[in-house]
Order: sequence, then structure tokens, then C-alpha cells
Amino acid sequence: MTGAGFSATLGAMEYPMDHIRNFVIIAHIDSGKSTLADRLLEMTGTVPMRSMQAQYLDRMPLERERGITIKMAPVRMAYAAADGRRYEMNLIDTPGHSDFSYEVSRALNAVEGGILLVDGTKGIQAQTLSNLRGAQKAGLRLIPAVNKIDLNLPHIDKVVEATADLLGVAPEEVFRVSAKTGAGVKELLEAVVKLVPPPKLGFPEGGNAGIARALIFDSAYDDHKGIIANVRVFGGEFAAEEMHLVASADGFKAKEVGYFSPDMKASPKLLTGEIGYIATGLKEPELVHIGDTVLANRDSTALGGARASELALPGYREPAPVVFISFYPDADTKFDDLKRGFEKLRLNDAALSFEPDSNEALGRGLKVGFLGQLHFEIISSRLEREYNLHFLTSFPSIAYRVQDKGRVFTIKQPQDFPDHPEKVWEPLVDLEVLTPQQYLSAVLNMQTIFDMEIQEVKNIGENLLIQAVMPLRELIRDFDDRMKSVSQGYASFTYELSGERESEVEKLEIVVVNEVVPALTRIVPKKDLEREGRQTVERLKELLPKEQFSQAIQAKSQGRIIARETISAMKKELGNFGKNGGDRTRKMKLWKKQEKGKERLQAGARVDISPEVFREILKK
Ligand SMILES: Nc1nc2c(ncn2[C@@H]2O[C@H](COP(=O)(O)OP(=O)(O)O)[C@@H](O)[C@H]2O)c(=O)[nH]1
Ligand SMILES: [Mg+2]
Repeated sequence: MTGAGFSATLGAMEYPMDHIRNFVIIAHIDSGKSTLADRLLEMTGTVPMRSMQAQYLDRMPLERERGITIKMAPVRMAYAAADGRRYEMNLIDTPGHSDFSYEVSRALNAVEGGILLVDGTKGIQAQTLSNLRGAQKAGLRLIPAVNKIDLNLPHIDKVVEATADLLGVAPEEVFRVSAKTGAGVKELLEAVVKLVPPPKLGFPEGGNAGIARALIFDSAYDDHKGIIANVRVFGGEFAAEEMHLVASADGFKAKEVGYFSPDMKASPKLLTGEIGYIATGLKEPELVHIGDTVLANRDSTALGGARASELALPGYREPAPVVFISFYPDADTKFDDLKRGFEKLRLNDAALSFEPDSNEALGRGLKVGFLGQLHFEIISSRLEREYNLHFLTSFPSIAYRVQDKGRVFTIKQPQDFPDHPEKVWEPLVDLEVLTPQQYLSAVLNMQTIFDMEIQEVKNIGENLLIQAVMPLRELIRDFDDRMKSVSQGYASFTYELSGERESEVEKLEIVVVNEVVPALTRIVPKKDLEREGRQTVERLKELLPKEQFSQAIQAKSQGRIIARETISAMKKELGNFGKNGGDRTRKMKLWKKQEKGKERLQAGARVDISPEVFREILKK
């Protein structure tokens, strides 16, 4: 990115950012990233000891409850290094679960270096590999460290060796630390100062270093300050002034600029190379795009509007959602509130996408794209807790490409799936599983259940790396849970969407009293049709209330009934008329009335499936 012309300019002037270090901590989930960040916050006096609590940067209640990091967390620390100078250390703690890799990728493009942490008890794990690849692609200077040495692990040397091999460095270059006790952490921070280069300028060749430009890598909503754009400044400086957003071609007067400490702390300026925030004062979520470039108006005006777009920093490739789930308001929640909840969450979660959807039984809703099962769970919990919303959710679905009557198109809703498609293609994922030797056979046993096609198995240190191709539809079943349970949590995986293949799937419809219930329509592999169809009708039989007439519940595919159950009619108690010379005529009348009612009901045959029944049936 730094062209020859620009380097020359840089050489000529005093390097202004020598004392800044921007870095991330990356690792597989539970390796101790947030705990390591705690020690750094302490060591640099950023958070006073009395306010310290474990995984301080996991500030969302949900993060604390689940013990995982969901959001990347930037924090600025001042550090008096061994060389006698003071450094501004901008750290971004990152999540480790593969569903949140978009968070990680954005953090990687805001920094120059990273600590790659390996859990000493587990060795190299799946996210270690994918984070490493991402960091290398972003050109980061990586500092490897093996964590949890306080546990006196017998295999620690092996883990250090494997880590060194992976990065192509000598074992002595791998730090041994305990994020818990703080052992080795000071040395690690010194290494960040020494090895991570000062900020790069993201200017195209011939660019002007003085022009204020910042990349929005994250955002949040503040009731008073409006949308907060988390930025990395790639040139010039920003104060609370008039600014311009390149992609949305809109302007605003910033209410405040500042940095994270880790709370927002206002400062007079954000300087070249720094990480901080701009409080935009804007209230409209659609104006502030993650990946957009902010310019200071004084510069863009001087340049003329025509050049604003030329100053755009490389943004981010939006991640493709892999699983779609529809949300419908329930209880006292209104559709508009549900939608607003999603809009607010989206500000804080750039991977979230949604569009309107509706359903006969459940009304207006939203079809939401997620990066995985955990992403879905987290968003659901956040809507419930942070916005007090209640909703029902549909079965998860994925996109299929189909050929029907010679036309090829993509369907995202099972209901839109044709009855007799000529061809269907389904998305595949490239899967990487890392497992210790002793769980290899258990993991391999999952092959047939989940349609995994194993390509290669190789050693990575003490662990084995299994590379496989698997249909995406299998991944969104209980793959994650199953993998954890067969390996007692030791096997880990990561995946990437990787093309498609022709597949044998069909549309499974559930028919209640001659009517298809669209919300229960699913796309299912041929081999699972019978089982899934049977399970659903049996479940419905248990759940649906008994009516005055017999009801047929059927599972149907390609016009064929594959499972059927009948709810037998409930006989209404008519009282005891006969025994003591009761009025027979009255009894007959009642019988007649009841028969009529049945006829009428059967003719109009509509069964209202209550939200409660839906909730039960949609549960896994
Ligand atoms: N024994 C030991 N446990 C650690 C160490 N670092 C982290 N942990 C524990 O590992 C778990 C995961 O830590 P966390 O910082 O949340 O990991 P993250 O997911 O990478 O952020 C927590 O239970 C920590 O207490 C360490 O150095 N030694
Ligand atoms: Mg964490």
C-alpha cells in the first residue's frame, strides 16, 4: 500500500507515530485472550485494581454470563516501556468463536500487530489456524505465546514447538505466559513495543498524509451521542468538527471524538494512527456503514466532492449469512418494536442482515440471516434481554439453487421450493477439525451422520487436522454440540463456504386438515424425509387440541404422503339423559346440533395452530 513516492515523503519528515502500537489478541475461544487483556489493563494502570474483575473487557451482561467474548473490544493503554519511553498501546480484544470471525477480521485491518495466543492445555485449535491465516493476510506482525503455564503442563514444550512450526519461527521466539498469574506477561508486552511496527498510513501512492481519513471498523448506539463510529485514523487528525461519510455521501457535525479507556473518554483530537471513536450525533442507522471512510470536511471541501470517493479506504467484504431464521412477534411485542430492536442490534453487529417476511399463522415478521447457530442464539438473547422483546422463530433454513421448468434460481424460503425441481444444488463448506489423537475415531464416526467427505488428515503438533467437505445443511444441525460431546470439548472446528454441489433434497410439507402449514415447511435430505415427517406429525398429534371431529395430520413430499396421524374426535359430554327417564328428545336435539357443528367445521376446515403449539414444534 505504501508506494515508493509516499515512502520518500515519509522518510523526509519526522515519523510522527513512533510511540503508538496498535495490536490485537487473537486465539481460539477460551485460550485466555480476555484474561490476558486483564493483566495488560492492570499493568498499565488503565483500570484501577479495586475495579478490576475477571475478563474486564467482556462488558455485555450476556458475555459475562456465558463467559465468552462476542464483541471486539478496543482499549487504549499508556505504557512506560523498559526503553524509558511512554507508548500509546491500542489493544483490541477479539472473540474466538468462528461465528464471530467477521469481528476479528475487522479488528485485524485496524492494527499492525497481534498476539497469537495458544491454549497450553489444548495446543493448536481450529481458530488458531483461521485467525493466523487472517492475520497473515492483513500483513500483521505476530507474536506467538502459549498460555496457562501456571498449570505446569507436561506437554508444554510440544505445544511451544508446534506453535513455532506453525509460524515458521524458532521455539525460543514463542512466549510462555500465564494470563492468570501474570507470569511472562510483561515480557510479552515489551515484545509488542519492540516488534510491532508503528502505525501504517493507508494512503494510495502519492496520497497526502495530511488528509484526515478514518476507517469505521465498528459502531454502537448511544442515546445521547447518537451513533458512535469506532475508527482507526489512517491520516491527518480529527476534532469534534464537520465530517463527511464517503459511501453514504452524507455529512454530520461530530459531537465528540475520543478513545476507549475502556469506557468512552472524550479527547480534543484523534491523531494519525490512533484508534478511537467519533460520536456522530446521527440517529439513522443506515447512514453509518461499517467499512466506510470518514473524512474531515475541511479536507474534502478543499479537494472538491469529486475526489471524496477516491479517498475511500479499502472497506470490508460483507460476510454472507449462512442460515436464515424468521422471527415473528409474540405476546405483547409489536412488529415495529421487533424491527427496531434488530436495527439497533445491527449497529453493533455488522454481520446481521434481515428483510421483511410474513406468515399466515404468525403474521408479519423478519427473515434474518446469521453467521451460525451461536450468532442466532446470541442475537435472540440480546433481543429478549436488552430490548425486552418476545418472538417466535422458524426452523433454520439455508439457500438452495434450483432448476425448475428450465429456469435456474436461488430460493431462501422453504415455502418457495418447487414441488418437482429438475435439479437442486446445495451450498458446501470446507471444514477443518483439529482434534487430539485419542478422539480421532470419535470424530471420524461423525462422517456418515453429517455427510462429511474427508479430504486429508495431517499432524499439527500433537493434534490432528482433518480437512473435509460437508453440506452446509449438516453444519446447522447439532454439529457443534455433537463435536464437543464426542471429544469432551477437545476437538474444534472452523469452516468456510466453498461452492455447491448437486443434491438430493426435497420439500417436506406438513398438512393439517387438508391445509399446508407454511411455517412448518422444510427442505430435507431424501434419506431423512420419513423420519422427520413422522416425528413432526407425531409431535403435532400430541400438541394439537382435540376438536369435535377427527383431524388428519400428514407429512407430504412431492405429492406423496409419507406420514399420517389422526387426532380422534372428542365426544362432548351430553349429560345423562336416559337413566332416570331424562328427556330423550332434548338429547337427540343436542346430538343433531353437534353433528351440524362438525360438518360446518369440516367444510371450512381451518385449524388455528396456536403460537404455543408453534413454539413447541419449532423447538429442537
Ligand atoms: N489456569 C489458567 N487459566 C486461565 C489462564 N488464562 C485464562 N484462563 C481461564 O481460561 C478461561 C477462558 O479465559 P478467557 O480469558 O475468557 O478466554 P478467551 O475466550 O480467549 O477470551 C477462563 O476460565 C480463564 O479463567 C491461565 O493463564 N491459566
Ligand atoms: Mg474473550
